[in-house]
Amino acid sequence: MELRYSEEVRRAKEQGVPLVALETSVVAQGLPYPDNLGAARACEEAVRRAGAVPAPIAVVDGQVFIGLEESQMRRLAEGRERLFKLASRDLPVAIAQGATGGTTVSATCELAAAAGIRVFSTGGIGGVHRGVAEHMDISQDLWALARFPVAVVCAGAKSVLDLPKTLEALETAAVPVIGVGTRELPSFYSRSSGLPLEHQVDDAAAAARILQARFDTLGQGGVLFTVPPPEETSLPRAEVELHIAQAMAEADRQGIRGKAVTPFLLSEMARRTSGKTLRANIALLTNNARFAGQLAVAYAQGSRG
Ligand code: PSU
Ligand code: MN
Repeated sequence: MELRYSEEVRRAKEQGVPLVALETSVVAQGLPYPDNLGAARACEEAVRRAGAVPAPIAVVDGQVFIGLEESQMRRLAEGRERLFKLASRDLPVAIAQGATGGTTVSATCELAAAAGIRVFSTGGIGGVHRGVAEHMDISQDLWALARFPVAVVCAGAKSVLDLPKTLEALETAAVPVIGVGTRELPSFYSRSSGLPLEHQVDDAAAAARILQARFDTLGQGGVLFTVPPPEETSLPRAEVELHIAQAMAEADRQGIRGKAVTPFLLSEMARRTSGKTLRANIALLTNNARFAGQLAVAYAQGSRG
């Protein structure tokens, strides 16, 4: 596949500066304008400050871009045209039909791997949805994590999911789940979930050693790093649970299904908490991008030395 690179990413590749992939479904579908544009810029800046170069990934007019120029990011943020939510399975159709859209975690993992990028930062991954026995809604993100050799940095799975089942599905898919400075799975808006993790690292250097083992020694797929969201903007679990129950009931009433569920629930949550979840979301995105930048730098150093 012919990949297109932004000017900044092309230069980074030439000079061997480590790259961090960023997803853009969070821009095109996950956050409202103009917060989405602000969040994207803050993430890019956080990656740069850590010494790496940000590579937001998207499909623009049927072309895969690794790194976006400002005008392209603005197009995804403003949403004046039809913007697709592109998961892995949507990519061939979007490319063939000249579509434009933001890439979810699954599509971003796939395209990052195609571009040789080993570290990717997002907010929260998709997973097993609540009520799975009825609708079988399980995100492609889990499939992509198993398949592509990319480290995904997140604040856990989105709290609207069934977190215990999501962890079980990750185990079945043989995806290592590592807490960063914690032995408990964070739950996106909250620092806790009540779910213990088996593995913990305390810094980027220790995380990078796991990537060396997984990618370079074993030649396997992804690794999930879960970073607790920043204390100041995180929300208590009980408060989040209350709003999730109401948001899910509303989704049901309105007959929202399939890929529309996640964007709907995120915006419903923001409305119901008068923006508190929105602020938490932006803060954790930036926080994850910072750790991902450090991880990319540490992994590159380890590979050289
Ligand atoms: N995390 C966020 N905001 C988002 C998403 C994750 O903070 O908008 C997006 C990601 O792109 C993720 C997708 O891959 O939601 C999952 O959607 P689904 O549940 O339909 O697989
Ligand atoms: Mn789904």
